[in-house]
Amino acid sequence: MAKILFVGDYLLNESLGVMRLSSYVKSRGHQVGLTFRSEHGSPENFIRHVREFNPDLVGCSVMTEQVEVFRPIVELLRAAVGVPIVWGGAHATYRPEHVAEKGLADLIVVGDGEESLLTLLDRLDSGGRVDDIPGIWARGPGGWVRNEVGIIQADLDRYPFPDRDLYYASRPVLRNMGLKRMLTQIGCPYRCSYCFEPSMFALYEGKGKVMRRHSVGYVIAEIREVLSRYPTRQLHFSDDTFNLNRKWVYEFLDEYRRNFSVPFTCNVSVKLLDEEMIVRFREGGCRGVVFGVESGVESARMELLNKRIPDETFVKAAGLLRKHGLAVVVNNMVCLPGETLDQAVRSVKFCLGLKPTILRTGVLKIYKGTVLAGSVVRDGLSAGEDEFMVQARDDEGSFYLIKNLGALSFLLVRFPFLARFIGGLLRLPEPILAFLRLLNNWPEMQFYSISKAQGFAYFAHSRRVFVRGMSSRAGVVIRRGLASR
Ligand code: B12
Ligand code: SF4
Repeated sequence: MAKILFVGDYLLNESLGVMRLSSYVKSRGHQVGLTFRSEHGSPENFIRHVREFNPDLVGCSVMTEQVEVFRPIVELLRAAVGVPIVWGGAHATYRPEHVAEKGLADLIVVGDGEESLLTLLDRLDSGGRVDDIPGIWARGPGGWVRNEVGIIQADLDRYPFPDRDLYYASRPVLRNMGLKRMLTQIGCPYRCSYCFEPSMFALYEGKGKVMRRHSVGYVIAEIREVLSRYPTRQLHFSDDTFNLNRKWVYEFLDEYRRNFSVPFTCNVSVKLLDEEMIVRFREGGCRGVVFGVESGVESARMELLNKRIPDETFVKAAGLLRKHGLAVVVNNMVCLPGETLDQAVRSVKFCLGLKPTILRTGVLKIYKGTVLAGSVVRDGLSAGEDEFMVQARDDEGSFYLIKNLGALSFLLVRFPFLARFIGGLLRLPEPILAFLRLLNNWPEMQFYSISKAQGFAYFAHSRRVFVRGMSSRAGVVIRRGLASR
């Protein structure tokens, strides 16, 4: 038996990836722990906890957005605990070169983690070599050994249900949250230029089918387990595109309706939504859907972002969803390369025209490694780049205003006539805009059936993330701790 301790900085959300890894390697006899830096006050207490657990391996599940918060944790662990550190997750998968070059890990798991991690733990247990495992990059004396990903596991049902207790057992704030997230499939067949999903196809070329889904029976059994064990008011299917494969969806909805009464929400593609499907969703227990418009300016959406869905498809789908009483959550992005204030306002107005229940307007992040990052640099639409992103060119110098559009969502959705005064609203003093940003969480709580008490508990628990953003760093505290050693 080997022991892995997953570490993080702060608790924002449970990771289905980590929960899946945990249940799988536990089922094969290994031991798993999970801890967050912020749960231990001082860096010393954190280190004490890690030492007491005495892991053979420390695991970090990292999105690009989180690299900055993991850096000081790695630094701290390196200085105080001599255990190999393995990185997995989106950043390791899409930018392993970056992780290797910056020396952020000793081992990097690229792509699906189940089989790679299991083999790694087996080898650590038996004292075998760890530099020839499919899907793992290993740092050795002669530099990095980059092993190709292994054959893709086609049958997702062979894996046990995610180990939710890993998070919930000692974190009531998550356990008691009325919303529980589920995942029924891996992969997305679309090719949006700003998204990483398409790169999975290149990574696994010749190694099997990227798009995989659990059987309906497996998902129903998993839901039954979740409902019987944890307080749940609503489920959300985090699949990139839940409504892919009409046959599977209809079979699932029939089973869901037969077995459960708890409502659910999911992410959908409007391309595949017609009235029949919407009615089936409604009857199946769906109370609302999330979809991406991404830009309300059709040409930018279709060409720059390669989201090949015309305006009329959104208009039609939103109308039908409303007609059948489903809540509609629209994701939109602004500060696109070269976008002017006028275009950004047009983009938001298009989304408002869909009469959404919630409008989420975020700033486009052009991650290095995406198709969009390449095209923006190639076409001279970049204003420079940093370690993680390419900056969009701000021709008009108005991004500082455009980015405030996100703060106005709550107001604009409720009082669409205010759209006439957007120019002035964007110039509201920052404290008011910050308050409006917080207000945006209110309809989100309603959409996800999160009670006021749960919302408040979660907010209190994760306030640093809400107030300072996701990249806020315990690192500052850690560095101070290191300096005083
Ligand atoms: C649900 C979700 C969220 C949730 C929960 C995230 C979470 N903790 O799981 C929330 C809403 C919080 C979220 C937020 C964000 N997300 Co998000 N999210 C997803 C989504 C849709 C599903 C994640 C998931 O469960 N995948 C399924 C599991 C099984 O896969 P997995 O997590 O990759 O894990 C597997 C492997 O990676 C590996 N693995 C994972 N961790 C580890 C650790 C170790 C040690 C090992 C060995 C292996 C390993 O093994 C797992 C099993 O095979 C993905 C898209 C996707 N399809 O993955 C985007 C995705 C991860 N998110 C993304 C982004 C950009 C964001 C945001 C930055 C969005 C934003 N602008 O605010 C924020 C950042 C949050 C933060 N903390 O900084 C990007 C990440 C790109 C990148 N390079 O990092 C993705 C890939 C979407 C995309 N296609 O571009 N997200
Ligand atoms: S539909 Fe969503 S998950 Fe799929 S490629 Fe586009 S942005 Fe990525």
